[in-house]
Amino acid sequence: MTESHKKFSVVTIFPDMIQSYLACSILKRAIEKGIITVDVHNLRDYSTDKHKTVDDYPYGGGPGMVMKPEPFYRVMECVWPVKETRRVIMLSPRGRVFSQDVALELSKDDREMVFLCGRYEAIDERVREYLIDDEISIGDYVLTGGELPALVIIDAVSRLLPGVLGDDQSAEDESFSKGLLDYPHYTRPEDFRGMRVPKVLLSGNHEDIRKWRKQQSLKATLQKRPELLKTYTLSNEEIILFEQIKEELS
Ligand code: 9D3
Repeated sequence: MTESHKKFSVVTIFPDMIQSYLACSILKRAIEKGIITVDVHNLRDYSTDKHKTVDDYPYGGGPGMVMKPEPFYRVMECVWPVKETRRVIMLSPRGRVFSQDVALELSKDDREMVFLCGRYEAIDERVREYLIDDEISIGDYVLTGGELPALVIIDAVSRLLPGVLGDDQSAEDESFSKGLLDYPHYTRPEDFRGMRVPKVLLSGNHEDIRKWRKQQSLKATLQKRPELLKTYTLSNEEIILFEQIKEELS
């Protein structure tokens, strides 16, 4: 059994936002099991003035405030003085867009992962220039800060680490990163307010069930996310099932 441990750290002016999510559910379990560690550092603790200022007016004018460089440089120098053992990730709307592929890449990096969360309009450019190794956005919508994105990334990366999920859960991952949507799921009761579970799922015929699920996956993908099919290579069986679906829908 190979021992793997991943360390995440988050620098933020809202440490409670991070702590409250980590206190719940699967990530809490992963921390208790010793598979991951998440350290949270309050950026304000690294401010030098008596008012613990972390932001200031933008040079050149314009709306909003800019986060000062000094507290970020000080926290890096105090906590992670050695560049080689850390991967500093800035959460920013200007970053490369997060995806399952990026999650996989991060899960394979043995360095400690340090997330810098911004608030206000922006972070001083000199933080980006000298402190960071990577800049990531979680998608094209506007949030109020980098804390949720940091949690999204920690969540997605953690569940890829051995031991975080149960064995039965981990295997299915591949189908998503390979690009088909999930098939419909049902549990008891068989008849819920007149809505019945599809007969095939009650048949006990595993081959029929497998085919039905594959067909449902293809159908959902074609209807909701047709662009995923451009990069997905259909097997011979899938080609036949796919033809049937298109006929059905026409
Ligand atoms: C008008 C310019 N705005 C950029 C779209 C300014 C701005 C808005 C919101 C700057 C930062 C933010 C706060 N967002 C993040 O820090 C952030 C974010 C996001 O808003 N969406 C998706 N991913 C991310 S990662 C960090």
